[in-house]
Amino acid sequence: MSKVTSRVSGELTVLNEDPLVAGTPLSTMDSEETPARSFFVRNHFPIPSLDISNWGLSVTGEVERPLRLNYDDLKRLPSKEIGALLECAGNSRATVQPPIEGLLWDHGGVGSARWAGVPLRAVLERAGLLTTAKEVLLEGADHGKERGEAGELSFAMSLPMDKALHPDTLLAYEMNGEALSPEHGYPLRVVVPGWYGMTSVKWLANIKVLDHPFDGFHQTRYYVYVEEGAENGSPKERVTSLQVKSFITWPDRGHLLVAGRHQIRGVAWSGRGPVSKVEVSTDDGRTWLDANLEDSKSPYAWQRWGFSWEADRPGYFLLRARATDREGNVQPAKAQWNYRGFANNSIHAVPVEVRSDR
Ligand SMILES: Nc1nc2c(c(=O)[nH]1)N[C@H]1C(S)=C(S)[C@@H](COP(=O)(O)O)O[C@H]1N2
Ligand SMILES: [Mo]
Repeated sequence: MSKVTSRVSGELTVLNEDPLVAGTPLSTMDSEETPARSFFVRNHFPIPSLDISNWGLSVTGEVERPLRLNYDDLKRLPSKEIGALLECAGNSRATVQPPIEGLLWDHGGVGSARWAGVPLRAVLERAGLLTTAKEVLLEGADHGKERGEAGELSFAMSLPMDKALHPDTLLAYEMNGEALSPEHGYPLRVVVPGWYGMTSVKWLANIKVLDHPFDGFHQTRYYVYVEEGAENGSPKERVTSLQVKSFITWPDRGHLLVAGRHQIRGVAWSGRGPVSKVEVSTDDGRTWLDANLEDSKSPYAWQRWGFSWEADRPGYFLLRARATDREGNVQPAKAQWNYRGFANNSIHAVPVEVRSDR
């Protein structure tokens, strides 16, 4: 299979070229919708080059009627558009303490977009689920080698039936009103709102309804929480729901501010319902004041917030933001450590300097 040369522009921070891993700059997280060209990319394998004229999605396994749908078939099914954020489970790994080995995402592994497509449920209903159906395996067209694994693997993840049948789990062909780009899964990808990005399988090729739990490298050995001292081979908890989190998108780390009033800005999200509160501290975490939090049009997208800071005293400051979701989950000062540094949602802190204008 030939490889697609990536068209990624300077609007992403490239961490790895092939397979491509590139992050959204914090400063472009300011908008409600992250444009595709600045939306992070996390690939395990080279981008597959797919010819739409012979591309098809197969639906097999525990179904009454196995299906093969082409692009036009999918476009003819009832569609739905959902605003949803995707965050890589390894996002913010670079700030985990004690440090971990692996791809050192700073904070760029997150973006929020509008996705349009067909609910996975509608396709499963067309195929007709048998009573033996236990999980739905989603397999991408990409493949390659992973460290420590023999032979080639494809990228595949399964969903439990409740998540697969959730009306908001989408087979998306559009991002922000345009066809998906090759980097983001053209022609078709899964979008699982509220979960970390790894189950939002790109370049979707096969859907297999299984009568047993799936055991695959990325699912059971990679995207899992491994505690210190865990034994090899013992079952591990899988990474699923997004933890409550927020970022300061302005000012940047190291910014020089003139003394006066400034608007600190950021975004916040949670996979467990909307964010109910964002607080900001400008005094080393001693006091926290409520930020103004915008409502989100979608429970799965990020919410923007702002905080008016009277920076009247010159000096060095550490700005912190802390989000709480509707269920009462709060961002920790330090996240629970796990071997791959997944789901790090510790409080984002940004050092700035304030100078008097004289
Ligand atoms: N086929 C396939 N799907 C994939 C991946 C992949 O490597 N191959 N990476 C996953 C991971 S780990 C994440 S975080 C998201 C990232 O989606 P994005 O690159 O569109 O931002 O895609 C997921 N879907
Ligand atoms: Mo990811």
